[in-house]
Amino acid sequence: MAVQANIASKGRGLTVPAEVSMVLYIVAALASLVLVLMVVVVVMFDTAVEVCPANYFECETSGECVPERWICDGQDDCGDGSDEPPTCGIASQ
Ligand SMILES: [Ca+2]
Repeated sequence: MAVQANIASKGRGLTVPAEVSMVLYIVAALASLVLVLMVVVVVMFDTAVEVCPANYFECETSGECVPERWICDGQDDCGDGSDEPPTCGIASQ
């Protein structure tokens, strides 16, 4: 049986025992599954973190959601000043 497998694979210039091929196949299949799961988790995580409810503003640094009425109210609610941009003064004048 092993001799037949070696003869059959000689044409490809590579001799790989059937057991190794099966292990490689399983590893590749598991790696693909893990990759898909990681993509799903990343997409879900991003959605949960980055999307603020309606009428809320997303702070640039923290990703925190603050009410839109806190924008340009004179207080740094985000902590990075992203809710108090320089355009606040321009818009109100
Ligand atoms: Ca503010």
